[in-house]
Amino acid sequence: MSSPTPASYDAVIVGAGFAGIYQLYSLRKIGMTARVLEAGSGIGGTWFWNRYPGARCDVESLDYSYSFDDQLQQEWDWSERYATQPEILRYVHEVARRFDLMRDIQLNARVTEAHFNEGTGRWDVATAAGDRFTATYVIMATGCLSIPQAPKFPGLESFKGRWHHSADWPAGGVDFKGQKVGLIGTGSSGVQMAPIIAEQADHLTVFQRTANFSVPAQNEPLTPEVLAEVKRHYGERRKLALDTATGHFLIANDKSAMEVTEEERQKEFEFRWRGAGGGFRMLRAFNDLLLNKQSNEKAADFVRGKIRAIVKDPVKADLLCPKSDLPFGTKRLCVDSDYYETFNRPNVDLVDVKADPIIEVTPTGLRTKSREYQLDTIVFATGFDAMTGALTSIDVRGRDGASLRDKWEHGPRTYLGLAVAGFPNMFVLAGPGSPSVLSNMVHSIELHVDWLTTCLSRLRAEGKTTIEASQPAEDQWVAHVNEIADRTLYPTANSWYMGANVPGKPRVFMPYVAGVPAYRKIVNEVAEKGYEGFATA
Ligand code: NA7
Repeated sequence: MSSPTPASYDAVIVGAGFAGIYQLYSLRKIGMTARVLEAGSGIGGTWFWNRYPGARCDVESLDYSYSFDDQLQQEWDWSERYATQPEILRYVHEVARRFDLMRDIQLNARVTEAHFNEGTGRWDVATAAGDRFTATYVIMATGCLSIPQAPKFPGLESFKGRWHHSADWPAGGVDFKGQKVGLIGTGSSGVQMAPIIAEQADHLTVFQRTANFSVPAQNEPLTPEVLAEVKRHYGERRKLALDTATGHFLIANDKSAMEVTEEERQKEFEFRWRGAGGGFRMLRAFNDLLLNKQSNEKAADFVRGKIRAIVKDPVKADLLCPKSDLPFGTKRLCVDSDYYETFNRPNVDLVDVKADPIIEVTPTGLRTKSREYQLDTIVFATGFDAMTGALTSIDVRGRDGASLRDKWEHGPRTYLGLAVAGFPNMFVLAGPGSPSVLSNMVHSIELHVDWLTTCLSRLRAEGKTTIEASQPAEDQWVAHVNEIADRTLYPTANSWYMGANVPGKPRVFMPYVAGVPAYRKIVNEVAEKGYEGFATA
């Protein structure tokens, strides 16, 4: 129902994922009024939409969870090392219930416009349904992977079977029994889905454009003993996480891969692959895997060796091995459960669509340059317009009606990844220019929300209502983010971190790569110096 006069709040928060929910909780604590506008018909953000089979977080559940409330972390029991999507969604619902958050969250409310009104000094926000709001602050908790890349294959409309995108999965699930399934895309989503679809379907054909590196999750149930032990020292675990580059409890090796013997190197890689518990630990096997090409190649060779040892068919194994133009870990590392093993199943095929490109979808399947594939269901795990898509899909206008879309035409520009010059009182949580997707998102979200809540509370105490990043501060920050990224191997890959997965998107490394502790130090110093780089009034 559209409201005749806009509802007025201290803050409008866009998005009810981990960031929006905690922001709402925090603003309430300081006595501010806020309305959360959520496009989905449920809360949870990423974890609401990405409900494809096998969807799981690639950060361990004991870390990928809020730390702000000790009772919550003591009372919630994660069942596995890496939580599944349904379990994370249950957790988000429990948080909303426990803190009575739903009454300030509006579902099915896709924000289409956010305009700074020079006359009132407030933000005017509108939803697709025509509801209007006005607020002093607008806080974008819009997530980094919220806008799926819609499949653009010619002929899709003629397809007589079913098709689904990983990020817009039917709530009731999909029954693959007796089906011939085609899976396009082998990033994290495709890699997580393939083993499950292969088990259920008659036949699975995986269409791979670029082989990416995947490491085993070594997922396992969290026993009551393990949970009790972690909970006894949860505070310490959270504190240790504060000092790690990624904001989660991962022990990093501080040696270079090139300063140890071949035997020590293999032992360390093996330990990370299996003994230490798998997953992102592999990226921390040595301190220079993402800095030094030679060190990186050692890790890449190790993983290629593993792929060849697991996959029995040497042709498939060769195809699955990432090529030397993709340094290890520069595209987001996939964390899997039995991905490579899946290709030993008799009902699973692998097609190299770089060599044999997809030409079109036909009524009965899919045609590549060389042949046709009969399919009942096509699954697109083709990724997202990451990091900027959710923001540029909203008509955001700052001072003088300037549009954020135009401002970011050549890549995102922020100060500290939190604010944008010319867009007063607008904040972005865990977005481009901050550690964001290179870190444990929940940790980075808590860092941003706490920083912002303190900031707004201080402004209010000083009788101020406006805060705006200065242009020089933003320019310096963007230069700094780029300079740090250029010291690493990250910009050499065609990854979604670089915007390289979206045709026409500017090639800019978007997250801040110096690590969470360095970032935290900077934002805290900015606050201590009275919000240096911001103008307040
Ligand atoms: P990703 O990681 O962006 O992966 C998308 C995959 O889809 C990747 O393998 C792409 O190949 C492939 N792709 C995209 N478009 C096409 C076309 N047109 N033809 C063939 N293949 C295509 O998205 P995910 O959803 O898997 O994961 C996103 C993040 O979610 C992940 O990193 C975790 O943080 C969680 P390409 O590599 O571009 O050649």
